[in-house]
Amino acid sequence: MNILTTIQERNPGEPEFLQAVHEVAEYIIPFIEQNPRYKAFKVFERMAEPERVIIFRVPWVDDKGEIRINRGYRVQMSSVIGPYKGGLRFHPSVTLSVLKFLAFEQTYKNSLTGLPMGGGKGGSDFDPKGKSDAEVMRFCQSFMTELYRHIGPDLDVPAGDIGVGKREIGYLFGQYKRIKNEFTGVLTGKGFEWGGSRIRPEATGYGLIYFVQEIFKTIGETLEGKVITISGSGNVAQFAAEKSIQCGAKVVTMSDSDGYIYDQTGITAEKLAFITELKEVKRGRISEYVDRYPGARFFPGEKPWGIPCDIALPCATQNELDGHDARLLIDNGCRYVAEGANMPCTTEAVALFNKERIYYVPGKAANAGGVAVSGLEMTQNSLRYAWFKEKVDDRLRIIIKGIHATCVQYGREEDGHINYEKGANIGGFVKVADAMIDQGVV
Ligand code: NDP
Ligand code: 2IT
Repeated sequence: MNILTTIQERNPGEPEFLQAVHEVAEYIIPFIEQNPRYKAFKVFERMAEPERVIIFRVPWVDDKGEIRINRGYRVQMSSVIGPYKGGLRFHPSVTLSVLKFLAFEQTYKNSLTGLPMGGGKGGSDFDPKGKSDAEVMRFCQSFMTELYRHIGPDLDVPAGDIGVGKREIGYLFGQYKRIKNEFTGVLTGKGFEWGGSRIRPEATGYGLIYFVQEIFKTIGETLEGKVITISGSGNVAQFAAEKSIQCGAKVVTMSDSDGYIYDQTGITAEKLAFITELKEVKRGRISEYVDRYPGARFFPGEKPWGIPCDIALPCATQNELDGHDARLLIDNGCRYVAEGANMPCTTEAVALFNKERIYYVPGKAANAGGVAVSGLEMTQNSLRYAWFKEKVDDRLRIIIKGIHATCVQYGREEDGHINYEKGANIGGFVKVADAMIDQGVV
């Protein structure tokens, strides 16, 4: 039976997971046909089946004394090139399908970084929005009270993702340390004072812009004066905006799940500091930006893809940019799309970008800077040492340069165009596949 049919039948009701597998298979299946040893060892079939999935109850008590129950997960997808590594997502939309797609993508992404990290992802359908710090802490403690037995610095090292930032990592780490009675690098994204790496908060957003700069180097362009639309206003979006502004580009939009703001004059460093304070300290809504900067406009319930731009950076969530949005972007002159989020572009949008020869970079390459610096945090924890920020930033740039080179190596089309999707998928696959063959049928 056809590989994809088998995977589809084995995973009914998991649309996001199947979407991620199909998008990768489009390039990997022809590659496997040309390299039969991968076929004989059934590497792709094995990659599409998690090594282990843990699902657990997370009971906690809210501020009113009422008992609440959430569901916790950890998908341990692949440990063939290193310990499972990937974030935790706390959001009401979290399902097994979402976490399996994220863990599947993570395996390729981590491979592309060149660091020894396998792939995993976890989280819960818990919604931190509107909860007090004490409620978030009690939830995190309950979550870790089960998760701790399945993770470890040489086994599985979680980190942040949507709804999980420095505050949540702190509560999770505190509980792990208390239960295990040991101080180890079991989570990344920790506070700098207690084992975190410099540049980890910035890494995903900065890495995204470093990747765009690598593309520009190949075509003799620069970011100076380019108009950029960004979605999201969380960790990735904030630091993508910061680095874009530093490079002389003009960022005109940011968003959250309520809608987007459009600031035609450009979001400056000062305005961005307002957004960071709004999101990280006040935990407010992006719409409040227009109260502070009345020259800007807020579009409730809408996405920013109708605004003319040179570069679009979707940095919120999966499937937030569809075929219609892709058409709008292209018709308005956008030539570059780099995914800060994981799988933010639908299959239709990606097909359109490729057909129209847009420079489209999938998340597994474009947003790998975050997990790369997590890998560097693991290294520093093992050394019991902390590098200066310049050193970490340099390493991040080198790693992104390497990922770009891998994409070029595997993604060059006959007419010279670089298909970054093809390059990232095949480049990520080869290392994992070869390691799987070396290690036998496991
Ligand atoms: P945050 O929680 O910090 O921010 C998420 C942002 O996206 C918020 O503005 C949020 O708005 C918005 N958002 C989330 N879900 C939805 C939704 N369903 N519809 C509309 N808007 C939504 O998360 P991150 O910035 O860390 O993550 C953003 C993306 O980047 C995710 O896809 C994540 O997987 C990916 N990523 C993150 C990395 C990291 O290091 N953090 C590394 C690599 C990729 P609201 O507040 O209204 O929910
Ligand atoms: O999607 C991702 O790469 C992340 N959320 C970061 C994972 C990590 O381990 O730093």
